[in-house]
Amino acid sequence: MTALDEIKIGGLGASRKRVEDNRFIRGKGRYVDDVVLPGMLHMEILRSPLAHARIRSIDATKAWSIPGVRMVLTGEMMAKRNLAWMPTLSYDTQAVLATDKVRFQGQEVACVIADDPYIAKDGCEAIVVDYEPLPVIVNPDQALAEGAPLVRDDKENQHDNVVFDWEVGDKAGTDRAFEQADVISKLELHYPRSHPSPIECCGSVADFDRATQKLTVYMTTQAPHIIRAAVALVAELPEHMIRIVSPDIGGGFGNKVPVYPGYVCSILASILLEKPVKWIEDKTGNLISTGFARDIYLEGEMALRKDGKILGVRMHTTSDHGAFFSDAQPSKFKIGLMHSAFACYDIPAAHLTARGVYTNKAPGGVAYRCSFRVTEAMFFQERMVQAAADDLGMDQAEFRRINFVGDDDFPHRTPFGFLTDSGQYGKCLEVGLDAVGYQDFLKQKEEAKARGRLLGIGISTMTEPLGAGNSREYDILGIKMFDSAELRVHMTGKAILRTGAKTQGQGHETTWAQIVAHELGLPAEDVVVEEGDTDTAPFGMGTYASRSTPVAGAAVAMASRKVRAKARKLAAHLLEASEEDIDWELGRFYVRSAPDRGATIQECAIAAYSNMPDGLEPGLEAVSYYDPPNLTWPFACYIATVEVDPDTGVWDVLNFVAVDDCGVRINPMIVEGQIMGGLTEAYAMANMQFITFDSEGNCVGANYMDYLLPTAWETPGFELHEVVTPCPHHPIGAKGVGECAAVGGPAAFVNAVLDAIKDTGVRNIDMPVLPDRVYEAITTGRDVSGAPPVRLDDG
Ligand code: MCN
Ligand code: CUN
Repeated sequence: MTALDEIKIGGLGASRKRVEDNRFIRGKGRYVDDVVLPGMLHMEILRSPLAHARIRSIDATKAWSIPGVRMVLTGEMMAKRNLAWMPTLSYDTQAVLATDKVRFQGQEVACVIADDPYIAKDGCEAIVVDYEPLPVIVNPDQALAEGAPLVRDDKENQHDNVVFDWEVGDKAGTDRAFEQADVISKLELHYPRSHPSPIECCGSVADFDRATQKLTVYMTTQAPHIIRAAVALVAELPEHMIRIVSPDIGGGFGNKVPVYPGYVCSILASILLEKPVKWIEDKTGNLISTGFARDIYLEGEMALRKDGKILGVRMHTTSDHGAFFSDAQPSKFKIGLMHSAFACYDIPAAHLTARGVYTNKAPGGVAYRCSFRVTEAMFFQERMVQAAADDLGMDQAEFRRINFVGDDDFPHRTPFGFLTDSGQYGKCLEVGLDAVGYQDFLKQKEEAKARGRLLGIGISTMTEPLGAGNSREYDILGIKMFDSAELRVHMTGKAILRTGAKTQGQGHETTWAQIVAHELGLPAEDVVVEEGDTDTAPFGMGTYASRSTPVAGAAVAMASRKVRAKARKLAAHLLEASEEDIDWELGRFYVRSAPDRGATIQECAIAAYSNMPDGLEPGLEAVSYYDPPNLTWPFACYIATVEVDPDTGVWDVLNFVAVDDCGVRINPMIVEGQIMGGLTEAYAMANMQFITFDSEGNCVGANYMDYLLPTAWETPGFELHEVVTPCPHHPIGAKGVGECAAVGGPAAFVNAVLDAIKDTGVRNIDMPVLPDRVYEAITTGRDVSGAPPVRLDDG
């Protein structure tokens, strides 16, 4: 036999270096801001300084008169074209440019289009807006209070600040579970607003060509095809005359999923001026107006039996969506996949109620490394599990062991109705406990305590749903969630692969070629991968929710298999054998009875263009649309040990161990990079990222002096381990992984700090767990809330 060595050709399991880095490390990436078109104009956005105000008037006369200013767009002009408001990706509406009122600080009020960005900025400064300030709402209590001002008085039939009420689970069964409980454990917390803040902000270059009637938009979108559909609807242009190109993206992390007013305004400006118009958001604009995440209040209780068995869970969430409900999320689930909470535990009954509210804050919700709210779900779950173990006086590892779904119990129906696919939860936990030296640490902790030192250990174990959809349950605005791949093998056996996903740093150009190598035996370096151009890529829903490997990645395998099926016919022809007598080994077909007689995949490729059998279409290419049977369910176990300084509240990470099971790993090095990156973000959320609002709705944290990005200096080291449970329904057994560490990581850090100060009786400190909050908790013995409004006068 002469099968190829899969690792050598860069197939599954090869830690192939990232091919995209060839251009990135040379500074040769091509981002939206690198797009320069002849005659291109520049757009700047004037944003509201106030969080809530009526607009009495907008006077743009001065701005129009500045030399080099070509146009000033206002809400009134947009309204004339029926574009002042746009639909959001969750059946709400959002102001493109404000007409009646501004509803959050940073809201888009006007746009100036000019010869260069500096003139455009001057133009914005020359616009005079007369605002009448209105009372401001910055949290759900204020939003739901009697007599609260109505945030969305633009909407007919909206008489309060409630966006939605939703519930899921078995109320009666859960009530019964609580009646039988020996112990009931409760927890309440706020998962603060956070911001993905990718290095590259949002932006677009819109280019409408009057002669061809074609609109081309280069933009920072994680989902180009959804944007094309949205533009077709909003701008009433025919879909085939719209081309969305998402070039290199300097990090997305969810920030680049929604449709933003800046995109819409640059498109309209280009249509009106018949010139290309570029909009590049600045850092503060990005931090105050786009892509917020979380901001959710979670409360829950757990019904427990004395021996540690969880009998039932009640949960209630109140999510602050800001002024517009604009998250992209599956339409069937009002609060995303929050109800994936507790999926790794065998819990007989659970009930969740969820309420969303409008406030005078930037629209927010789903973004930042989270599969539709699972970050909040898993954080709450793991904080709750630690609190429950403590309330029972039980070891937290043992408590998890007792309640985990067993290896043989799959598929498992979770208490909220999901079907998990596979896992080895107990094994992952044991690998993690061993690596961290659990029993030893518990001893050390006791010894340290005797000397007045505070050590703590925090565990976070979770499975999360990655890979929406299947189309039965998942759609965005009615567009079903599936994904696609198109593989074209050229005459010489080199190939181009396109998918409906869009990489933003995840390495698709590297890993998708590895799937082709695995399926066809074409060396990965012979396969070029292209994503993000709606004129060439097959239709897909884009990259977020770690859905690319589960869905587009599966489509890559399926398209490759279609190509292989056709290549088999070509091989039979070349080998003068019947197709049934042909076998496959990596890279080569051969005659079963005479294995030396074979044809390589490259020989089949040539034959497809030069020597095809009668009746067979020429060419060697295939498209696959993949509608997954289920989500994929990776598992992670993260364990942190910390030391808290009782005199300052400062805490240091002593050790961090991660055990990830994302099924078969396509590229182990890339997977480790994803986990390292996610843990770094988890650490940042737990420890330092502070973006919030004062009572007037001013965004606190609108720059990198206040909103901290973790660097290598403050980030602790992470020790990574792996367990592999192949996904039973994915063609190559892979599960998603892109968000696991950011989802599961935060609870490990926070649990560790709370474990260290357990003797104070404090049950919760909201993130970020800043030293002053820890100090306050230690000195007062009370929980510390981080909910807005914050006071600024005490520094
Ligand atoms: N992979 C693998 N084996 C697996 C699973 C994944 O080799 N079993 C590889 C994939 O082939 C891919 C990468 O790991 O190259 C991530 O795959 P996947 O888990 O499918 O996630 P997506 O590609 O869909 O990426 C989305 C996810 C999300 S939702 C956010 S947010 C996030 C994240 O990825 N944003 C990122 N990681 C990011 N990493 C970078 N550098 N930049 C971002 O913006
Ligand atoms: Cu929610 S952030 Mo990622 O799904 O793009």
